Amino acid sequence: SSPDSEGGTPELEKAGLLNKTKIAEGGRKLRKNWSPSWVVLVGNSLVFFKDPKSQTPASWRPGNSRPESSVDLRGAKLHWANELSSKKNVFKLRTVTGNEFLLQSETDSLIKEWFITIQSVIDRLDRE
Ligand code: I3S
Repeated sequence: SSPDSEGGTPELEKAGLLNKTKIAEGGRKLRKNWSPSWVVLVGNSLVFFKDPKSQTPASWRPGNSRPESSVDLRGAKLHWANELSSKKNVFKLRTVTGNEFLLQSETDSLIKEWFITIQSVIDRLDRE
């Protein structure tokens, strides 16, 4: 692992624009409300920013940022979930606390990369 994984600034794994809706909070179902979200995978967390247009590489650094919400990936589960939406390329992320999100992109390669990268972080945390 690189020096940054030993403490201090968490490692940026990936950042980009995805469509997002939260579908459950603490196990309780929520009404869908899809919207574009700037998604940042950093350290053990998936961080969501509300206004993608206002984001710059500097603004998602810890301390400079105002994330809409943040998801702890430890113990999380990831599943392709095309049956949960009429949209294509949808996967579901469920946290240990019972929060569930759908993430989607029109671009096949992009959503596959996100799936693989998030799953690799979950797998790494499972091994710790
Ligand atoms: O799973 P649903 O209930 O069919 O999800 C759709 C609704 O959330 C819909 O909004 P209304 O609550 O106003 O009906 C959204 O506009 C749709 O995008 C949701 O379905 P998709 O298939 O896009 O996930």
